[in-house]
Amino acid sequence: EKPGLELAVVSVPSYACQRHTPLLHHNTILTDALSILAENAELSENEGRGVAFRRAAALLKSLPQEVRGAEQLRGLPCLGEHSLRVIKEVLEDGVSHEVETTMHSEQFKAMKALTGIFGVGAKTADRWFREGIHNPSNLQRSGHTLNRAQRIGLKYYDELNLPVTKPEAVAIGQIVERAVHAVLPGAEITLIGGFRRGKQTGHDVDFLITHPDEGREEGLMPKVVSWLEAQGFLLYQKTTGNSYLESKEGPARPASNMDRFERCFSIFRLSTDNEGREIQTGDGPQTYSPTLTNTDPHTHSDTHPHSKTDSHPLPQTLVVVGDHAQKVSRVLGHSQCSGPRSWRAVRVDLVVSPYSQFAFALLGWTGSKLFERELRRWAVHEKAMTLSSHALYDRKRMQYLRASSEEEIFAHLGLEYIPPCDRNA
Ligand code: DGT
Ligand code: MG
Repeated sequence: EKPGLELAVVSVPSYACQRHTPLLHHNTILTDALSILAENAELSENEGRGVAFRRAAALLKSLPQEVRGAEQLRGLPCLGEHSLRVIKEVLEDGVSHEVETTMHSEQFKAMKALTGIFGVGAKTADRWFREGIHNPSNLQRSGHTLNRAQRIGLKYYDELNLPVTKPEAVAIGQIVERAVHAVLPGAEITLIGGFRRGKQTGHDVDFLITHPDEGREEGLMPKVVSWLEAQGFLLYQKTTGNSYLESKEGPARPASNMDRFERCFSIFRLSTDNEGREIQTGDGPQTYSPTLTNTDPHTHSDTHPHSKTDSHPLPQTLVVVGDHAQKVSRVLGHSQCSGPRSWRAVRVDLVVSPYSQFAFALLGWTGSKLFERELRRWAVHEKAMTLSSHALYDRKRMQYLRASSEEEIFAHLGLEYIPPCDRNA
């Protein structure tokens, strides 16, 4: 008899937003396999299939122990026929034939390589793949006309595909804070995205910016961007304006709850020193007093926008050594941009939110993507509410529900509060 047969007896709720999903879990062999299939479905623009694999993987991530046999999965939600088949194969043979075939397929490899270029989505990558373009070098030689984002993406391909580390994210945070405070003192900057969930690396760094005096944040992004540009911190930026308007009839387009804040997709130029250690020098400690909100995912107090009690000064100079520094310097040494240099390119996403929407923006931009999707699905199907990164609308009472913290939003939704570190669905 195999141990842990009682696993299936514990009841597991079916929405990921009802569960605690830590970053580290017991079933990575299974979730890695399912993630490959999810990614392949997404790259083939089969969203439904992708979500099904992501939901199955998220369920496994939330289990309190390792699954050793398929019989332990009986009665668990979110496991479709296809996912179950893959799980059984991995449990029995150690690998799934379908996953292996997918991973090594020319199409999957090419789609991954091409969508790995900043500014290239699945549609464009697919078109190029059909023309025989399978990687960045093929693209470079193809003579295709690229837009500005894609040209930058190609130029910094290797380093933009190197993970961004937590210390690098903190260093970027210091720069963002200097920029924001230079143009709007009193503004608050919060690290969001995967780093807020406790991830040690990310594909980018995400920040949410607000100001306690509603209205002061209006038009902030162009000013921040100008400051950053003047200081030479930006390699690329694309700013989009705020287009969110609350209406009495409820959200104008409930299906589209994305992209309506002032937002800036950018690529930062982050200094490293000659030995490949990363260093960010500022104007000096006398002119810069950091107040970056503490977003330690293991403390729950960081979720309140008004709370500054756990803020602490950040080090003025960051020195990062070891494995990552070596990787960075290797990539920089081999980069197509005129030899070794003392900075690296990092993707940074900036979002500005009015104070009254801050809690919704914080919840909406902390992720994970599946957790967000599940929150919105829960809201619609279980509560007849529409949740976005701007607001929560109660369709029965025909009114917006205000909230100044994530805890309040979970309460409005009738959900147990799940802290950021447990939203890694
Ligand atoms: P990473 O950067 O790969 O380590 O992982 P994340 O979780 O930081 O993912 P990222 O940076 O793509 O996005 C951060 C979160 O922000 C994500 O969980 C969902 C949310 N998000 C991303 N793009 C949009 C958007 O256009 N609109 C809204 N409302 N949310 C977005
Ligand atoms: Mg991110």
